[in-house]
Amino acid sequence: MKRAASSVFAAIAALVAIAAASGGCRTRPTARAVPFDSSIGWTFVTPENGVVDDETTAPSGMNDLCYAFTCVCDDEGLAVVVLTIDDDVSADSCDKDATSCPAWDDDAVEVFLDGECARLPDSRADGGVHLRHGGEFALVANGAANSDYSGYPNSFCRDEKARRSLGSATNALWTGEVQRGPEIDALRNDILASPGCPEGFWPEGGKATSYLFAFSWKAMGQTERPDRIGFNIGVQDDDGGGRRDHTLYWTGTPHRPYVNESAFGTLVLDDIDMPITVNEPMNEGEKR
Ligand SMILES: [Ca+2]
Ligand SMILES: [Ca+2]
Ligand SMILES: [Ca+2]
Repeated sequence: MKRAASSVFAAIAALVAIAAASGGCRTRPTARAVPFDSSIGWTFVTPENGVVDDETTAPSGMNDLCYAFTCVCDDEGLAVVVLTIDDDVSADSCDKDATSCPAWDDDAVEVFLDGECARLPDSRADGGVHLRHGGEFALVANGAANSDYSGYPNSFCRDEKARRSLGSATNALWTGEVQRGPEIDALRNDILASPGCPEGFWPEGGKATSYLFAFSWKAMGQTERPDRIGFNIGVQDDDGGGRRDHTLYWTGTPHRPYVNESAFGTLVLDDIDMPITVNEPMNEGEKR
């Protein structure tokens, strides 16, 4: 049965709050995306358990760089939330309005999608033909975006309507938002109480930034929700401006982790038929 149009971004807005009721931490390299109305858990990535890109140096500790992520999905697409802890927020290499920029030279989160689970050792081989099944999508700390190494370059959509109804009211492939401040900081105690949260994560006064991504399945070359996809996250850390200092992946190979899908994790996409609910009021006339 076809569900009513979803409201991916509205669900994301409620997502971080829902995460406070975390159902448990996932063990890498497999994560699970649950339907919007289920409780969700965080996966924690630290300099100890993550993979450092060998083009960069390792973070000096968790206050330098660590993060947690979680995912949810529905029939329209996938939402990913990444909460980073970084003592120096820098974004001087990308204009805040850019949708094509060197995200890797600023504080940024990159989400890697392999929509057909091909697990190629080089996702950009053969002219990048495989990238129609996803690729690399980045949000920068200042709100810039980049998808030039996906199958859909320069496709980030800032349109508010797209954010509220990704993949149905518009043809948007992906959208997102970066947030920091009191609303995010208010989650600290709940996240610290989440199962699997490592000691020292998010120290008092640590600077937290939330990166919210919403992807249509179309951004992975799919017409409907697949059973599972290849998946990875890389967080770029620029401290003090200029080029990046550290890059920390959830999983992967230290050498060229951004193209080696054979070492990606797996995102299992639960297929549970239940109504979608969100915790945010909808605009009048907007369908669920
Ligand atoms: Ca740092
Ligand atoms: Ca920079
Ligand atoms: Ca930084």
